[in-house]
Amino acid sequence: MLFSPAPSESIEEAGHAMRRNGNLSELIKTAARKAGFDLAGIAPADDFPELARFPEWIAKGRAGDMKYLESRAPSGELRRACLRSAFSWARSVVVCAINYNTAHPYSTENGDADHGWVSRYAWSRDDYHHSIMRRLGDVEAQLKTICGAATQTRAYVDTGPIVERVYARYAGIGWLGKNTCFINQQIGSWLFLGVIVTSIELSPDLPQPDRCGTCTRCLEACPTGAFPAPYELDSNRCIAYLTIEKRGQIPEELRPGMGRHVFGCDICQEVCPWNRRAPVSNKEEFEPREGLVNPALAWLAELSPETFGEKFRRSPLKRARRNGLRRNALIAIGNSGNPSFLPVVERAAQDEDLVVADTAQWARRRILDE
Ligand code: B12
Repeated sequence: MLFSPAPSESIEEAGHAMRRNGNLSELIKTAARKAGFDLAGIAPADDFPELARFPEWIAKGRAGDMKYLESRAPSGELRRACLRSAFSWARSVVVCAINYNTAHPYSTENGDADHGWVSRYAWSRDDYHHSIMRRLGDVEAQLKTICGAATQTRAYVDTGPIVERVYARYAGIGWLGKNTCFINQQIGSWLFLGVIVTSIELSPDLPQPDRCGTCTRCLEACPTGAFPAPYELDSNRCIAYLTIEKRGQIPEELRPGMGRHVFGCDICQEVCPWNRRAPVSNKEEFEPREGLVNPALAWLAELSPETFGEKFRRSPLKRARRNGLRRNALIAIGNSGNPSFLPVVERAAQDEDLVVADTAQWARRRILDE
């Protein structure tokens, strides 16, 4: 249903009236569901208490080398800690979420040591940034149709100066877990988020309570000890950061804990009781590309530029770059302790890429237990 103003009313007046009774928010949430999102809610564009933790997190070096998280407004404020420093006109944030879970085992359930593990979010046929952005575009267009073309909006999946999970919490669609993931009571945490920052003042939803209780499974399960405290992640120790974002060498002391994770990590979500009965997505697009659920480590360690280009076109895995994936595969190979990998390791040890070559030498030492 589309809202059309009465002939005597300007769009703005009608918008004010709708905002008062909350209908406008409902229309936007309906548009989000029509666009294929599983959850949608509205948060005010406020600086919530959780955001006060962001500068501290940056100051402690928890962001590792992700310098883009430190971008500052001309006032000197960290943009992500203060939404209005980035968008002075912002009044509300529409938060949409989509379930990306598929019916495949968890990494903690699958013990094939000759194969690597790619995290669930990265299996999809298309890069999720594109598919979610397309859907957000539909919602954004509806918002402008309903509220008028002059309405300011910015839609983001990941890349905007906004801590999406905090706004998701205040949009009333879930809470922030001790593993820092955003969790919904019915769906769990296999959710992608997308946000639309808007100049329209919409009636907001109420935040949901934290339902982690006394559970600490995620904190205990992390093999690299990436949680210095509940609700706080040290990226420098997080396997997702190490395998996706970190360039160059991965610190040796963290490599054994990486097991056979070659791109991202889901352990802190796999052990979460809220994901025990997580529903499977009805979207075909999240079904894995062939060979990605459990890629052969030898294949990945010897990935040619041509295969990388073909196999990972429009895939999130591209972010780690070819030699990054090879480095990760060599760590997993070292952790496998399997001597049948030695020929692969010997070839990689001669590689012109120094990080690949050094990692291969480490893998050789680990396999031979030297
Ligand atoms: C940088 C980044 C990363 C970094 C850092 C992760 C992190 N925890 O911040 C790395 C590379 C490690 C990463 C990993 C992953 N990421 Co990421 N990432 C982002 C990104 C781009 C920014 C996040 C950010 O600003 N972090 C800053 C820190 C400070 O925020 P935070 O850890 O969430 O902490 C907040 C709360 O915990 C709270 N808080 C702090 N202390 C306390 C204490 C109490 C008591 C309370 C109540 C709250 C609280 O305040 C903090 C905000 O200031 C977002 C997209 C976006 N623009 O938001 C995606 C995003 C968070 N990532 C996402 C995903 C899917 C992942 C992975 C699952 C991918 C994978 N499988 O490998 C993992 C999950 C790891 C994890 N446990 O977080 C999704 C999360 C969806 C969800 N359901 O939560 C997002 C939202 C992307 C998206 N658009 O869908 N990611």
